[in-house]
Amino acid sequence: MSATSLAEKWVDGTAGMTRPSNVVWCDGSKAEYDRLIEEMLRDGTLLPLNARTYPSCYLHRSHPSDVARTEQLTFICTRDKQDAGPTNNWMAPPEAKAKAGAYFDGAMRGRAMYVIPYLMGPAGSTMSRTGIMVTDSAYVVASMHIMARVGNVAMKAMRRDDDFIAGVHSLGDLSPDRRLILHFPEEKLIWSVGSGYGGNALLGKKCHALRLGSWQARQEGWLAEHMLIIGVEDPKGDVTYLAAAMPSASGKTNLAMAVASLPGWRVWTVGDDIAWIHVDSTGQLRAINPEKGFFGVAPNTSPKTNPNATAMVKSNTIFTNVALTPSGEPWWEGLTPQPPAGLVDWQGRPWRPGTPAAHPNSRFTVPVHQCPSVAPNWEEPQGVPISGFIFGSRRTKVIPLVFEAFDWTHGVFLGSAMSTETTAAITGQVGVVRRDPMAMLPFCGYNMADYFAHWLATGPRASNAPRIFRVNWFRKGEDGKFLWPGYGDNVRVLKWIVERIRGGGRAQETPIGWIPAADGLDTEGLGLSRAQVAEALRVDRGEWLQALADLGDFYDQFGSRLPQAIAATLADTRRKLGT
Ligand code: GTP
Ligand code: SPV
Ligand code: MN
Repeated sequence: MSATSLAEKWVDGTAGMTRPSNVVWCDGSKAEYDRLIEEMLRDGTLLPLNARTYPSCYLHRSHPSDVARTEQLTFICTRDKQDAGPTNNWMAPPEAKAKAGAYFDGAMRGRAMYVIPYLMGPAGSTMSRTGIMVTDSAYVVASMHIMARVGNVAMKAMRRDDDFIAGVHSLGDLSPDRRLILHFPEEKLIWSVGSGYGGNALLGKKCHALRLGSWQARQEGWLAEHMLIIGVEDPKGDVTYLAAAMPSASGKTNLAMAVASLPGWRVWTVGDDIAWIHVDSTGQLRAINPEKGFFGVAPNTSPKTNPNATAMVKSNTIFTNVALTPSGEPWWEGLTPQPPAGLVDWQGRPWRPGTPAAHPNSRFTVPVHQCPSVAPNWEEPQGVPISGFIFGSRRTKVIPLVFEAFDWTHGVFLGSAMSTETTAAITGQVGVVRRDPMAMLPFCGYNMADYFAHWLATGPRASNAPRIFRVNWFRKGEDGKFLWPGYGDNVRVLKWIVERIRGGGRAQETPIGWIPAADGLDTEGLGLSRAQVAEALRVDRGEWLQALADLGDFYDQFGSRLPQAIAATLADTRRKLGT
């Protein structure tokens, strides 16, 4: 059999179902990207932006009902429902295929079907993985060009005839009533129909790298996580690598490219959304960023909050659902203090004050290498050595600015105990507190209880297990204002974390973990009073006991599948808080 025969057979079968007018195999070249852009400018899928101030940048306006991930339409389709677990939507594979099959049937008539071989991870890395997706959306192909390594590089990386995750994508009729995002981990297969939005449609990203990735990672003994990866450089030039999980639209991109407010400190960007982490032969945890681009949240990206991102989206960027200024520049809330006159909103209408100009989940798609803070070793095939994990979420109350787990098991418990306030990255109500273990609630492709067990088992396999920290930039005071300035000042928290990892960092023990001592955090020049810092770090026993009662209810749904160590750590924490 030739190297591509299985792939070709599968592509033929898929074309038989979707009936495109022609099939185009993508080579990943610049010429191909340019052709796609031309075509989309012609048919109005893309609008050109100001060629002088935003060269090779374009605006895409999506269907107004297709602006975020749709979790209620996302399913894990395993033979046994228990393997998807109680936190995932589940559908039996035959039923899923019958339902989506009807939407796919003839869906590409009159359109081209693009075949995109893609590689997740640096070329030459044993941690990288390959996929082949088909789509009838030129926007998806161009976005995949930016987000993944596409074309010949991927074909070359396939180790066997069947060494690919297969993905079928069609825009369908874009109706949420005929939209399904289906994962068949037992068949290494993804079916997505009815949406052109990022996480629903760029199948290498959440569908492959996280949902199917986490399934494979458990079988093969590694971790696929919703994490940024950074190198934190201290004034002596030593770099400590950290990986941080935070829910959607809750600070990963911003922390990944933070500009330190402390002299001599620097953050190097390796990744902003997904980390694949392996224990190497010496017992060191090493992480790669499987992606090659950023699909970042536009609103509130500004020279003040994220100067690196603001600079990197000035060329070769596709913007989706942002507003447009009369001079053809993109605009979103927070970019400048005042909206420019004559704005056109994300739906192409004259902007009316009091309505969103950019959609709250408007995004930019841009190559990683354009980031001014990109780490020189970000594509190193062996990845970067991870010394610490951070779990962060968006909580107005309860969760202190930063604290450290007592040990690996306690850290896994803290990750499993995360809850967060929902954001515009998912369709539904914004600001509702929900459980989001390890920021993986929407992305874990198997039973979450087994995922906790997999995490528990990974630490002991490391010769020097990373330290685990919990952070919350979003706690508010009684005046309703954030207690912590955030953004570049988050590097002050990173400094304490790095000090703790290196054996310093003043801390005090509390029932929930190690909190910075009164003089532990470097707050010089912030203008915060001691009382304000103490408030940001406060552990409220009453609030915590209440939160842990809710956590107990969450754990109960896993029944006997919940690891004993997680239940025991919860009981232990309650005991400590109660006395
Ligand atoms: P996904 O791409 O959806 O996975 O999101 P992400 O985790 O990368 O989120 P991102 O960094 O884009 O942040 C989303 C929102 O959180 C933006 O509106 C940011 O301005 C805001 N944000 C990020 N960091 C901070 C912070 O330190 N403090 C405050 N108050 N807001 C922040
Ligand atoms: C997220 O929602 O966590 C994102 C955007 O990073 S998407 O790619 O749509 O999942
Ligand atoms: Mn994400």
